[in-house]
Amino acid sequence: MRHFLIALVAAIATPAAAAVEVAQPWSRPAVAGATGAGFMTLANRSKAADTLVAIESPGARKVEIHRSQMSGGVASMRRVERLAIPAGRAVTFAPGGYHLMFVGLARPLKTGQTLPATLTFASGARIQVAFQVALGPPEAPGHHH
Ligand SMILES: [Cu+2]
Repeated sequence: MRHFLIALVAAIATPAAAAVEVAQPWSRPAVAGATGAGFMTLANRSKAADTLVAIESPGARKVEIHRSQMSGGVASMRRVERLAIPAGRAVTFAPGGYHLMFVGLARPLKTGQTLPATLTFASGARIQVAFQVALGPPEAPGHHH
């Protein structure tokens, strides 16, 4: 009976143990009240797809997923409500493509600080992320120029 209970708890806990990993979260400097931009890589190392459905940050009034596109030489961006991360795949947020928008910053984002946020997935997984405020993406571990 005890083993059964432990197995049951493990089965329930597994979906919430995030299948998606967040790498190199960073955000550009911005002034209070403005909109900040966040970038990262979401890697799904599991055999099941998951979908990013919501982002919250205590440092912003709201957080949106956007995608920048070039059309006829004009850059524009569109809001994305849900972002699927296919099994075994990664989605990169970078300038010119997917990005997070931190709307209504409660305080300025200064280089060297971090902006906390929580990513919520359709599976129920919630991931705490600290966006490093910097002028560009952090170096990948083991990556040298
Ligand atoms: Cu945007």
